[in-house]
Amino acid sequence: MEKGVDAESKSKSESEPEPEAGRKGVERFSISVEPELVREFDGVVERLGQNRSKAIQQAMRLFLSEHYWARAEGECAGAVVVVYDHSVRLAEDELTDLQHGFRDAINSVLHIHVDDRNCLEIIAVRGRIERVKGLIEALEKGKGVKQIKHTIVSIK
Ligand code: NI
Repeated sequence: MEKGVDAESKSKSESEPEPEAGRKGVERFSISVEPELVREFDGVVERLGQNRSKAIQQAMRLFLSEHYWARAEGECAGAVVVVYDHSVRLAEDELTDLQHGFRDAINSVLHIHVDDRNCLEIIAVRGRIERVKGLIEALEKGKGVKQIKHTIVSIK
């Protein structure tokens, strides 16, 4: 308990003053992030001449815009890009089984062998929004999956 208090007071005294901190309507929160990700993130933030708060806000807005389509009702269409490591045991079998289970929402799949280990698939989707959401959620839990990006629009 005491250790936690020490750590907190130390980080507070060492933290840089942020211009947004005193401004009305700004909320501060703390998050837990892998150190390697923080280093990579800070590197890009520095190269862009931004600060952490601004970059996180941008990332949050992007996250929200990427999920807006999922709040609509009816049908959607777009592309889901998945990068996975095919050397992970059963990764390929599991992804194939999964896609067969969502064939009502998948139009076609383009497979690219990126290097010795990694594969990239562009999954063209069109179907009920809840089915496409289900597909993306299932892909996120897939074995060997490293990255997923999607561009989806809602259609009437
Ligand atoms: Ni491949």
